[in-house]
Amino acid sequence: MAATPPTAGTTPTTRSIPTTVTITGAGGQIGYALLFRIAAGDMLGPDVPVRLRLLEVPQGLRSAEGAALELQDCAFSLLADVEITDDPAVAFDGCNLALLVGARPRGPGMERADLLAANAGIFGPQGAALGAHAADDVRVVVVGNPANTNALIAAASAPDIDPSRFTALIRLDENRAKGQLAQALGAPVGDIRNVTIWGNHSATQFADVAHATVGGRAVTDALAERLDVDVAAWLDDTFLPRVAKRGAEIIEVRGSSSVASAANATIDHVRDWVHGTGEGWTSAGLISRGEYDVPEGLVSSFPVRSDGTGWQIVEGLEIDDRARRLIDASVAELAAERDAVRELGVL
Ligand code: NAX
Repeated sequence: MAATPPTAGTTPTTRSIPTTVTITGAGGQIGYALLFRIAAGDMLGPDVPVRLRLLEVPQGLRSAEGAALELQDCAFSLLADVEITDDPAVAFDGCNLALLVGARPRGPGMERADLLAANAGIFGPQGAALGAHAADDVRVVVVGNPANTNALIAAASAPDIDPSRFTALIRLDENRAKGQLAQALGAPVGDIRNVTIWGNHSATQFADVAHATVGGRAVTDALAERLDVDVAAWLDDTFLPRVAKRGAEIIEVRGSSSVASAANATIDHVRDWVHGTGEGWTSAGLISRGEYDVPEGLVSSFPVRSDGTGWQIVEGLEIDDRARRLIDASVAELAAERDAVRELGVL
């Protein structure tokens, strides 16, 4: 691995050497929504200079170059440097934070196995390049779908990097769930804590409010008081599908996919990882060590806290029968994805 510049996370506000942030798929839509907020200091803080490395495939380089011109025109005082490349070895050289956004989308008629294979062809080599070139303290967030299994592939391809440094983005689902609850409760979204997303970033995800609070009160009690319907039925029939299918709703209404909210969730994920979660917990896709009976080795979403150095899974939460069934269903999908990737000989 390359020499280690000061870490993103340990003492970010006391450093003057820039943090190297690599964004793959930087010429795409989420890349465009991410770059300016990172350079403005929204992710690492207002005193942390950043060096951006933009990785694209050759046909995406022009778009990344255009974004770099605009970055220059923003005159961000925190932006030390921008480098654009189609070579992962260059992009990940000395990288402290890797945001793996670029992925192969599902094309018409594409089977799941084909999608997994195409993405294994991206995340395997990128994982290997991270292992060979990234800084010792690198932290990785996989955004590109299927995010959980892509994170698994990248981690497996970088055996010299501690697997806990690989994560999958699930924060968008959590933010969506909080937004729905805030609306249903007529409460400020900032008052809602401890919503957990379990499992896969897919339609099988389980947005769990059993431990969630609003202004310190149980969300389920507040919902029962506020809604004129059975809360359990509302959660199953309205809330869960609305959260799980929110991406499709955005596409239908907006005419294109959720980009700003995805970039915002990526920034939330990294900011909490690096600066700590404070009160309450959030959700992130992490490699299971068997917590909550999720089979070891799968990248599943869990309730997590960070003290700024790394994520810790919040353990000991009570899981009732309904939650168990929903977690198991999503985890079964993750296991099937892993098995399909194994059949390709990737893991
Ligand atoms: P775009 O198609 O706009 O951009 C993707 C970019 O990645 C393109 O510019 C492409 O040239 C580049 N790319 C492809 N292969 C690459 C490679 N091997 N190396 C470097 N760059 C490569 O998609 P966008 O809207 O930005 O979405 C990116 C990914 O995020 C998609 O996979 C999407 O499904 C996923 N999402 C994940 C979310 C999550 O919560 N985990 C939510 C939002 C989003 O749906």
